[in-house]
This record gives sequence, C-alpha cells and structure tokens, in this order.
Amino acid sequence: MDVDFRVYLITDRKITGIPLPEAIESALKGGVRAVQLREKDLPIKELYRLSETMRELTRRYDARLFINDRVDVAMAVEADGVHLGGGSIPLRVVRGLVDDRMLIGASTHSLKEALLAQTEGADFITFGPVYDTPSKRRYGPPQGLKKLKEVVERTEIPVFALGGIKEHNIPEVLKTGVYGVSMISAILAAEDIEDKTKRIVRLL
Ligand code: 3NM
Repeated sequence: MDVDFRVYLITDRKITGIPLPEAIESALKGGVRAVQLREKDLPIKELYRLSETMRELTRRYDARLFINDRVDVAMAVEADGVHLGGGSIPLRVVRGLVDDRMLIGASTHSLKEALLAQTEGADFITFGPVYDTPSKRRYGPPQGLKKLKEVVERTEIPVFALGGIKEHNIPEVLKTGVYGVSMISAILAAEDIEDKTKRIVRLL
C-alpha cells in the first residue's frame, strides 16, 4: 500500500470535548485520510475496542488507520499500519512480523533517527517537534524548519512534519519539501473540527 495521504491526524481523546469517535468522524468528513490511534494510557481491552470502532469509521470514509505502538492490536483489527516510537519493539523486528501490505511509520527526532528508520524499513516517518507547543515539550526542544529541511533532503521516504503544526504555519512548513503534515491539536482542539480540517486539507 502507498502512503496515499498528506494529512496525518493523531488522536488524543483528552483534548476533544466530545467522544473521540465523533471527533474523528468530523475530521474524516472534513477530508482527513489517515488517522493514528494514539491512546497510550488505555488498558489493552479498551484500546482494542476503540481500535475496532476506528477501523469501522476509517473504512467507511476510505481512510487509513494506524495504531500507535501496538503491533498486535494493529494486526487484530486489520489496520493499514502501525506507528512506532522510541519505546516500541524495534522496527526491523516489526517489519519481519507483519504482512508486507502493512505500512510502518516511525517517530523521529534527529537526522540520525530518521536515517536509521529508513534503513530498518520504515515506509514513512514523522519528524519533530518542529515548533514549540506545550503538548510536545517532552519530545525535547523544537527542531525548527532548517533541521526539518535537512531530514527531507537526506531521506528518500515520505516525511511528515509534527509538533506545533497549525493552519497558519503550514505554508512555511511546506516550503521545506515535506510530504505531509501531522497534528493533534490543530484539528482535534478546533471548535469546528470539520471546517478546520477542510481548511488544512485545502493547503496540502
Ligand atoms: N509527537 P500537536 S510532537 C505526539 O515530535 C507528538 O515526535 C511529537 O501535538 C514528536 O500537533 C507530538 O498538538 C505532539 O502539537 C503533537
């Protein structure tokens, strides 16, 4: 399967004022074609159930579904892929576990990590945090556009900018040559999720 999306929405059920499935459905109506379910604190049984709901929803809108970290859950619900981070099972191991059709995304925070993810078989990466926003201070200081551009130029797989990406900074982010953008709050904390998504999708 190709990386056939440019806006990669990551979930955080704690920032939506409404149940997560409703928020995600609004984003899908607005044109999002890829969702990463990232609810790290959910007990596995609940995560599995939510994944099933997300699978049904994303299928209905012909969108891709990724599960953060949990390869087993991704396989169980027939997700389109799994998204791995620094604390996940090593990428090269996951590559050997899953069907070739399953996409593997990886979170990276330096050129070194980006190149390693590529070597180990990632289909795409996120790189960040690009900007300074409270939600991602735990990922270290902002990397900025220059480092983002370097990663884009030195890698051959699609790169999604992540961390503090908002409607207003997307034009300057796109100038780095990124394949797409990834975000949580720009979409999920919006007052009108469907309308905000439409505006963002239009920029890509
Ligand atoms: N990962 P927002 S930044 C989940 O740099 C996540 O790897 C990051 O949230 C990384 O779009 C981040 O609201 C948070 O800034 C992104």
